[in-house]
Amino acid sequence: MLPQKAPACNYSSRRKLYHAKKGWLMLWWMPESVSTYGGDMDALFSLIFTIVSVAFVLTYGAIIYALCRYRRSRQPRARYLPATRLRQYGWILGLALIVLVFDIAIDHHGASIWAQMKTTMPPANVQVRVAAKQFKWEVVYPGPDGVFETGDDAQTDGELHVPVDQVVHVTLTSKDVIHSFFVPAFRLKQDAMPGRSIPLWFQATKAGEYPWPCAELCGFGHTGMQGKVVVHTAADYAAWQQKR
Ligand SMILES: [Cu+2]
Repeated sequence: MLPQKAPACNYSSRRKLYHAKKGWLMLWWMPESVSTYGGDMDALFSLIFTIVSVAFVLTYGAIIYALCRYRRSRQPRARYLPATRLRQYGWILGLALIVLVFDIAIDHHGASIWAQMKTTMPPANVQVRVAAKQFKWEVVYPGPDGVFETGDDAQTDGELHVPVDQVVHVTLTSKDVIHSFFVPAFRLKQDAMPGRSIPLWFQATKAGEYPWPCAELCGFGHTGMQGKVVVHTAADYAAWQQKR
């Protein structure tokens, strides 16, 4: 049976549509987002991608224009401008101000997503412990009593089994070097540090199997450190719990 500690967050179809519209630019090369905060992350990614793309085109356009306009055959000697007048150094200050405004816009937009993911964890429906080690993930489940370090704890290696539409809390550690817990479909990445227990959470919105690679170079077997997150429907999760 699934422990019912708290009601899961409601991820409505209206919210899904909102995120789909916000992330219009997206991100066709990324896997489908299947976590409650994945749409917000994609919207932030789209905002940053749009800003840096426009900046890239303008910057390189200006460079190419200058290369052509002031080529050697038209202006063989460069002039030195010390930028002592407002009209001259205004160009530098103006551009710096534009960069600052965009920086603040990104920080403002990102702050609420950071708070959602990192500082305000919703109450857990399911809790697991994940330990990274060279070169696999070890997942410990508390068992039917809901308490860790008792006789009914269960362990899976390289697979994390969770129910759909439920808040999952993960306590992340490392047994050796720095690894990184990365589930691209959840838009979730967190370093695992030896000597530290780091809390993270997610709520999957669609049943399925999702790649779970290590995203931090951790030794010669790093590229083989591939797990999967198995998101079950409620009935499948109950059946899996019975079976394990
Ligand atoms: Cu690794």
